[in-house]
Amino acid sequence: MPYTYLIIERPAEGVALVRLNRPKQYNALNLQVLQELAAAFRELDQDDSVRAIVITGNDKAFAAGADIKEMMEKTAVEMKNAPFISGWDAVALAQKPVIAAVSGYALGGGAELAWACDMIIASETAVFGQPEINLGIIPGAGGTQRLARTIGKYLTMEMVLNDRRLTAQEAAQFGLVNHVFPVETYLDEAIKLAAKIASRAPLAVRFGKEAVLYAFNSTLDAGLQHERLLFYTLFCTEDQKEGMHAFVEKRKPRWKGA
Ligand code: DAK
Repeated sequence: MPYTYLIIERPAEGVALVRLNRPKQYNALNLQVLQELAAAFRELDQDDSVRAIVITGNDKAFAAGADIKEMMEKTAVEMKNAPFISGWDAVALAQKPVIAAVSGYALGGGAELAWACDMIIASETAVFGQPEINLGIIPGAGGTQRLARTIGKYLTMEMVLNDRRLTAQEAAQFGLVNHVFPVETYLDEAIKLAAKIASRAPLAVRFGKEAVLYAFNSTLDAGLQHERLLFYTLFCTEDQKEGMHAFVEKRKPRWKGA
């Protein structure tokens, strides 16, 4: 499907790269961008040749938030009824691993797009923030919840109530960012990480992601039960047999995703 505001590439085997492409507006997420994101992620998640997805913007901006000009005159009902949220949801609900490669501004809904991903690679120039308070609103695409669960109540409060911004280094220090690289290499590094994950046993990757995300929605007890079920289920797969035989035979495993 042709997109106006997204560029989809295949930079490495098993890897899809989704670039937000609305550079003059710092990749502000208008309804069309969000709907295109929803469509692209649904499609890539169904595509067996894709095993990991990288989402990025450009060096100056990952995304500066939802489009303020588009939202400013909307009523509550119009906001609720328009499918804005589908873009963030499609990223968060993808079964494949999703890596955000963030440079420059990741603000408001742009930061929330990164928080919805599974891993974040940042350039040294990345700035993360939830500045919605300056507009008389609060984060609405998961920012308060995902941040609080990751960095705790106190810093989240400062970010949400007082527009405290985080540099890439701070975000890494607080556990929000996996790695920080120079702006020249952060995207290549994100693609390399995605390619490495894409080369692994696909069902184990999928179940591993599911198990980790389950921790956000469950008690420890329920999470442990769920993890165990997924663990046992992997013993139904050919890849489990292949992985363990390959280890014993001192050779590289050949994954089938079956
Ligand atoms: N929306 C619309 N346009 C934006 C924008 C945004 N968020 N951010 C930047 N732009 C546009 C600017 O208007 C400007 O366009 P022109 O005026 O040239 O036409 C162009 O991008 C360049 O911006 P600046 O001239 O401001 O450039 P600077 O370098 O001076 O500043 C900046 C860059 C990123 C610091 C600044 O533009 C800025 O503060 N932007 C706004 C950041 C922000 O407040 N973001 C939060 C937006 S609210 C929902 C759930 C969640 C949300 C919505 C719905 N549902 C559940 C339905 C999320 C809400 C938000 O994200």
